Amino acid sequence: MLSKVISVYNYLLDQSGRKGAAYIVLIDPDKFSPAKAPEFLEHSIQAGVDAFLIGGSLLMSGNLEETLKIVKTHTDIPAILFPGSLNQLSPIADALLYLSLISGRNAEHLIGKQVIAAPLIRQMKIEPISTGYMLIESSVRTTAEYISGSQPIPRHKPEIAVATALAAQYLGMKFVYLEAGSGAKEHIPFEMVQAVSQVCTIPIIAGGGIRSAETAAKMAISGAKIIVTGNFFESSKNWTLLSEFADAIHFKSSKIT
Ligand code: 1GP
Repeated sequence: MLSKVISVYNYLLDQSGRKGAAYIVLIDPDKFSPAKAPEFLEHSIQAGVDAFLIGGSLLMSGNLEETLKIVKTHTDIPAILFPGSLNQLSPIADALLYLSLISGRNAEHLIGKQVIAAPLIRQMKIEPISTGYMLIESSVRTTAEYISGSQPIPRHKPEIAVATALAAQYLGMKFVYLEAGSGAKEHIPFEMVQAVSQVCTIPIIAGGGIRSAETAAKMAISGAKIIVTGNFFESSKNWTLLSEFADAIHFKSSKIT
């Protein structure tokens, strides 16, 4: 549970430290049904989900503000923005992953958008959490790759991932996010997570294409400190599995509040 006196960043460190890894569920406003939301959020809270990420690479029809309001009405765990673009900022959010796409060489996504967003974030008083965002090749080209016009890191080149994550650490970023892309056919390789976690001291967020509790647990045991799932829980038939995922990720001790 989020106390007003600690930052969301510290809360995430605390949860992952005590539980082994923290579990974050991604909500894409395009796929969010306000009618089904209370049930979904109740399942998430009962399961012990630690926070929500809200956003997506492309916002087509979803209403970010409405999504945030519903999440904030029904839960008191952090709602963290995961902005795919500048129109995905809101003062209602508890924090924001302040992403720089460090796997790519597109200056707009490395620093351009961040410059435009910085005064807005200050005005809105949102807590920015500096995050080195690394797209990792999966078998199919993802929306994030296409929209950002950037090349992902080859999945069988852990040394490139290690060097990139280390650069993020030396630049003072707080997290590195190893991302296979939402709905990716192949999640990031466990060996890559292991390689990065053995060298880097900043926490790893792992996401994209995680569809089983076993995979989620292996990500955590490989060294990821935060595991993100999105797509899999967009289908209500899977909601009863949220507890299984949370327990697998919280491998040190489940159901701690
Ligand atoms: C995407 O890492 C997240 O940014 C979650 O991916 O939707 O494939 O679970 P999935």
